[in-house]
Amino acid sequence: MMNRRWNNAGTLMNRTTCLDNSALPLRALLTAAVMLCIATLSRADDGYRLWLKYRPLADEALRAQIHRALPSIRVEGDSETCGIVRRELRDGLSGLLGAGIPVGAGEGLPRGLVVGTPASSAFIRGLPWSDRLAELGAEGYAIRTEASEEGSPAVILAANTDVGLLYGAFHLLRLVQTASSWEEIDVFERPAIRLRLLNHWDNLDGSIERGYAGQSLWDWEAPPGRVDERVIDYARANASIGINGTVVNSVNANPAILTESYLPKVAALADAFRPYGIRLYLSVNFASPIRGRFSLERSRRGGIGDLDGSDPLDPDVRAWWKAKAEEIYAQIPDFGGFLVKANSEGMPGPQDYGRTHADGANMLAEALAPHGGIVMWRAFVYSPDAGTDRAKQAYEEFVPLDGQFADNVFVQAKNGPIDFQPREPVQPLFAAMPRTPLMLELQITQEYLGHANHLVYLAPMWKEFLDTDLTGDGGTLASIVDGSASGRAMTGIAGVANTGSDRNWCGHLFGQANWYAFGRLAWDHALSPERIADEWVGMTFGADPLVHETVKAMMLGSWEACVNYMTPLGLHHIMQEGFHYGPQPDHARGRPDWTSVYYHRADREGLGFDRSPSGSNATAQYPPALATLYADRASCPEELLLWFHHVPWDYTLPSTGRTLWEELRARYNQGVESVDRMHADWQRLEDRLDPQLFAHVDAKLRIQQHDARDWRDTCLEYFDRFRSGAAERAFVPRENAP
Ligand code: GCW
Repeated sequence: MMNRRWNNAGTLMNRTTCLDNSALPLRALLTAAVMLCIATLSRADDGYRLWLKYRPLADEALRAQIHRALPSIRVEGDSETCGIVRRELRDGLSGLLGAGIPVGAGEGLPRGLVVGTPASSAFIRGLPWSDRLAELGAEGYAIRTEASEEGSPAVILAANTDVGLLYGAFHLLRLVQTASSWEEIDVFERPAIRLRLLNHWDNLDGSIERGYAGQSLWDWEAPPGRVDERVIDYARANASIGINGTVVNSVNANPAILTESYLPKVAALADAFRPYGIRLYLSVNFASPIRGRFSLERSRRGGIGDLDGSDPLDPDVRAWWKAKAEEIYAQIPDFGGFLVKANSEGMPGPQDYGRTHADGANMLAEALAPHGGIVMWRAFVYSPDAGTDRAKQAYEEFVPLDGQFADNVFVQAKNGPIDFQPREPVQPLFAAMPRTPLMLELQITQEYLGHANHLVYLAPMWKEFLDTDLTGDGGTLASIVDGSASGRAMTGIAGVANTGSDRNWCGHLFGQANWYAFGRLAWDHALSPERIADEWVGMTFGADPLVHETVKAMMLGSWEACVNYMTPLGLHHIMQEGFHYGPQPDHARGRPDWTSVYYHRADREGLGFDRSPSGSNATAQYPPALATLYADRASCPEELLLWFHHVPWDYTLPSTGRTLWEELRARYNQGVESVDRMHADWQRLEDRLDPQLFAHVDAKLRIQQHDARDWRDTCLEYFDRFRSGAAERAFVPRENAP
């Protein structure tokens, strides 16, 4: 993009050289205009630099004050990671403070920032508080200002490992980026959750399932050993928010990823990620050992091996996976492990052989265990033949297997029981498998939330899940996921990535906020959405208070706005078939649990899915406190009313005194009004924002305004047919319906 602009500018300059001398003032004027244009363009913000822009702080006095505290940097340690720490701190501080910050080694520099581990630095070993470092584990860090005695360092960054230093360096840079004053720093931090992973749904042909920001970042055509610069930038961005693992291919896994042609390429990626503290994982296809029945085109069935089947209890199959694991570890010694989608949405799995999910997971676990690898076995399973409410199926299939999984297996479950809807209740399985490490899967990419067109800040939604008290006595989802409820150390969280080859990474500038928020919450789920927004806005937009407050307010209201204009009051899964964008409440054809009518069940009497004891009784899957709360229409939170109940049109909602129909209309209208307000607020910032960035978001908000109206008008018009009696019933239950 930049090149094109530079070429344009070049063309203009060529023209000016054709002017004769009499046109000198005009030429000077044109040259000045061109220079200005080039300067503006080179400053234009295309979003590539994410939250790591490192532009000079606007407040000069503050800049000078921080400069006095951090006049120099000394990073002790020779590893590649230490080299990254050194560069990041030098570039970051020099940029932010508008002055070259010298980097020294050894005892060279008198005052400033000293960075090191007890292993690399005698100075760190000798600190009076060095024994506290033990609390920080392998990834934590301490950052402390020291009394300013002449000759002593002003700020110390210490950790037990080089990767801990890297996380600490980004923390320190964040403090400078978002500083409004510079005071004493006393930070001791370690992550709440051990594995903090991105899950990429990237296909080997470069497309991304549910990706809305261009093509895959991995260029599988490139020979092994050549890794795009952008992959390094990706790793760096992840390290800056504490992400320590990435699954590079889609859970609808093509078995080819495990072939000799791909593994060296995978190893090259792993090499690029390693210095940034990121381990590489692969999604694998359960049918991989089967004799060549796959095609390179997004194959889901068939394999790359020489066996007739992939029965997990077959010794040949087990041997195949062991050999494959050895082959992988020979090339990637710190390979993280496998993510598996099995017997779900057409993917092969152990049930094809009459075996259980535990049989399948344990076979892979056995192959990985000698190398320290793990299995993440997904609980996202449902079948139209199960004869029960889709919302109940993951629980029904997995809870009986609690205690049967090998030690290095996680069961990975989505936050809600259906599928990343704008609003869902929590997945009850999390409270019912105390003997199994449970990994939480969130979706950063906005499959059901307006793709890369809608501004929807997801931190408030994720927080609502994490803070849900599942057990009724403080057993929040967060406490289950971070292991504090069980004392378990094997803990993990995954986010389905929203990154792609688009110049700004996420398609929508504000999609970056969700990538950022996922990393920050995975590191520390106690952070509030407000605080995370403060950080991201400060780092992305600079220090202008009006911009800050306006943008933050837009973000914080955006999820509720989206729920209101798409699926208020607990409605769900009424999006366009397959595409999952835009409304299609009348979608009624094909597999029932993929239609809309299955979920909203509009009829002459009312609206909503009865999951109470009089209906599918999904409420009974929750621990008693939540089960009671949800089962009774009167106590069920209004946000989830139509998720759990079929409610008459004239039912009066206690909170507002409005009937269901009136409330539905009110909420849809509120959703539209909120988006209108977001757009008006954004427009007021025009003069204060980078023009390219302003125009980008402005265009997206216009789409969102259009779509919000489409949602409201389509859904209200459709539901009114039932309310008014023009239509009788949207859903004709089949034999397999609950
Ligand atoms: O949300 C659904 C998506 C599928 C996805 C599946 C899953 C990767 O529509 O595209 O497949 O979930 O999570 O496995």
